Amino acid sequence: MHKFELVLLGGPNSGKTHYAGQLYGRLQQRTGALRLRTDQGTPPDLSALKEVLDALNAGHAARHTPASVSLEILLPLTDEQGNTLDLHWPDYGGEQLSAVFDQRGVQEAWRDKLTKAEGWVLLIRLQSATTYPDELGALVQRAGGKLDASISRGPGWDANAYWVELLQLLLHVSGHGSVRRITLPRLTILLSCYDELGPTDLTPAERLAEKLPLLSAFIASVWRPEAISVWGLSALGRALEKDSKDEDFQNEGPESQGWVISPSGGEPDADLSKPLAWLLSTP
Ligand SMILES: Nc1nc2c(ncn2[C@@H]2O[C@H](COP(=O)(O)OP(=O)(O)OP(=O)(O)O)[C@@H](O)[C@H]2O)c(=O)[nH]1
Ligand SMILES: [Mg+2]
Repeated sequence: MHKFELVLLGGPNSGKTHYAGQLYGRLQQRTGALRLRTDQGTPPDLSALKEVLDALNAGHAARHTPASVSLEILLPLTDEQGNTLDLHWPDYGGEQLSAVFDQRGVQEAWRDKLTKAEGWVLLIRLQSATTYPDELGALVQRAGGKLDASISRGPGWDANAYWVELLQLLLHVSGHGSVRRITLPRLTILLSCYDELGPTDLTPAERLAEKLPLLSAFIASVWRPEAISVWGLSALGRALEKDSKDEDFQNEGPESQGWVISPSGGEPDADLSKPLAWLLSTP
């Protein structure tokens, strides 16, 4: 039996909880690349995931995870070849990750997980990533000898700088460093709420490079290419609010909604377990 631990890195509102709930629905269906095993003695406690599915079945979004919550849900899985593994799926209030950045340090429990994990999953919601592309225009103008003083900068970090700095810190505290290109932990990047971005011919990795070029270049310089994959993820397929009463979710069930776009692009695929199957597969 292989025990697989992963670290999930996603800020507040990035889609962690809804992906976990929808993933659980798919795993239960047993039609995708990964399936839930039923041969267990004591069934694991999956109530947190059931709660999300209950909300979706009623046609509305689940609640925000309080900052103090840290869960680790055991998912007993099997793949298409019949290999069994126990996946430890974490969920937590996304403020915990912002705190790592703000305080420039991680708690022991996080450090331990980062060091041990065989896979890191990075959840980035491109639509709400703050960037300051107008700086480029300002630089061009400065080069021409003119400085436009009317350009004001918003508060906070550019998402490129934020993610690069955060990853450097996490790599450092977990002892991975960034001098030699690494293959472990394998890295899956999920561009969440992908439906918000509209249709495109670009692959998910190209979309990441378009919006966050510095982050994309940093990742390519730290990880070996075979150890990274970038997916588009729309766990819900659309926006849902706490007070929504979405009829498609109510009538057809949450399992009829949500999709991923594979690293090579192409059509949406309803099997939300595919990015994890990639992560768990032996290189
Ligand atoms: N458009 C769209 N919205 C989504 C999708 N998945 C989640 N959302 C919305 O995004 C918001 C945040 O999703 P959550 O899953 O709660 O995010 P989280 O990362 O768990 O956030 P915290 O619990 O605050 O850390 C919710 O209001 C969801 O309705 C999606 O696939 N598409
Ligand atoms: Mg949450």
